[in-house]
Amino acid sequence: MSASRLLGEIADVGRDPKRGGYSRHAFDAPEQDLRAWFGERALGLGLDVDTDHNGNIWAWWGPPGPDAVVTGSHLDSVPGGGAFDGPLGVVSALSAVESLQENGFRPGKPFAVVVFAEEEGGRFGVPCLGSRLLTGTIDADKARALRDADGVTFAEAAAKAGFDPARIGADPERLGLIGKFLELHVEQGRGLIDLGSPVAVGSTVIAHGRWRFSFTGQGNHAGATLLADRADPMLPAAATVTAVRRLAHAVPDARATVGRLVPTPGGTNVIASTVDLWLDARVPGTATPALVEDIRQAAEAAAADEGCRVTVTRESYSDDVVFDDALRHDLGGWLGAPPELPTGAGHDAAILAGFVPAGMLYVRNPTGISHSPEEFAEAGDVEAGAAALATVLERLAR
Ligand code: HGY
Ligand code: MN
Ligand code: MN
Repeated sequence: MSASRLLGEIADVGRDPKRGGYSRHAFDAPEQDLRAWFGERALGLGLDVDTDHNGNIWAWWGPPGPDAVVTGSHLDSVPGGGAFDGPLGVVSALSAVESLQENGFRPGKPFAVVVFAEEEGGRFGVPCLGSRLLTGTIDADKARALRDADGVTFAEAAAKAGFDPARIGADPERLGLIGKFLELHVEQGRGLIDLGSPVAVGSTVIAHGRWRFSFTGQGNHAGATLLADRADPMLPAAATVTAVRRLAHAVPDARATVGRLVPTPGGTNVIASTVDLWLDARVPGTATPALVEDIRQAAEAAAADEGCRVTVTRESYSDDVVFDDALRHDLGGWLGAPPELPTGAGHDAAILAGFVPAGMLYVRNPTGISHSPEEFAEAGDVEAGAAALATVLERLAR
C-alpha cells in the first residue's frame, strides 16, 4: 500500500477539534489506536511485532538478530500537531517493506521497523523519551517520575497501558541488535522548498533543550489588592518571555521559544500564585547553556522587582549531533546526491546517533511549517520519499 494511502488510514485518529491538527500523546486513546493500527499493518506484512519494556514497538522482518537494519520514527504528536511529523517515517517504512517484498527482496540481515514512544514529549515533557530510555540516556527513576499536566506519572501511565514500570530503563541487549538506524521524516522548515528536490539527506541536528521556569508570588484578589501590595508572578513571567526573544537575537542562529505558560490557579479575577513557563532553547554548537543562563538572570531580576521568586529546572538537553559520515555518504550516493540538510528539529535518530550509525532522509514540506496543522507534504513527494527509503533499505539490508 502506498505511503499516502497508509497516512489516509490514520487521518482521523486523534484530530484535535479545539486546537486543530492532531493531539496524540503517549498511551492516550488516539496513540493507542495508532499502536494497534501499526501492529495490524505490520502483521499484514508478515512482520513479527513486539513492544519493548519502554513502550517502543519493533516489527521484525525475519528473526531479530545483530547488525540489524532498523528504520522508523514515531506516531505521537505535539498538541495540535501536523499529520506528517512522525507518521510519515512510519508509513514510509511500511510501504518500503511492502514494495521490497513485492520485488522479491528478502533481507540478508536482521531488519526491523520501529515506532518510538513519546518522541515529542507532548505528555511527559522529555522529547525522545522512548529512545532515551532504550539507550539509557535518561535515568529510569527520573523517567518513571515524570508527570503529565494532570499529575499522572509515566510509570502510572505505562502500567495502565500494560507495561511493567519496574522494567522501564536502558535496554542494552535490544540496542545492541541495531547495526544501522535510518529515519525518514517530513522536513520541518523551509530547507527543501527552494532546492528542487523532494528528498534530502540529514547532516546534523543542532543542540537543544527544555527548561522549566517556576515563578512564585502571592495569589490574591484582582480587585481588592492595590498594585503596591502585589507580588504577581505573571509580571516576571511576561518579562522573561520578551527577554527570551531579546537575548536570543544576540546569539547567532539561536532559536528560543516559550510556547507553554501556565498560571495557577488561572482565574480571570485572580492574581496568580504561581506561573510556570517552559523554555525551548536551541543553538548550534555549545552556546545554548550560556543563552539559558542569561535568560535565567533576566528572570531572576524581573522576579526580584516584583517581590517574587523563580526556580529554573533543566528538563532535557541534547548536544549537537552529526550523523554518521559513511552512512550519509552512502545514502547520498544511492539516491543520486540529493541535498544534505541540517535541522533544528530533534529526532530519535539523533539520540541513536550516539550509539549506532544513524542517518535521516527528509521529505519536502512546501509550507515550511511544522508542529502545526499547516504542516504538509505533497502526495508525489510522499511517494518519492518512500521510494527513496526502499532504495536505501535494500542496499543496507543486502
Ligand atoms: O522538538 C523537536 O524538535 C521534535 O519535533 N521533537
Ligand atoms: Mn516534532
Ligand atoms: Mn518528529
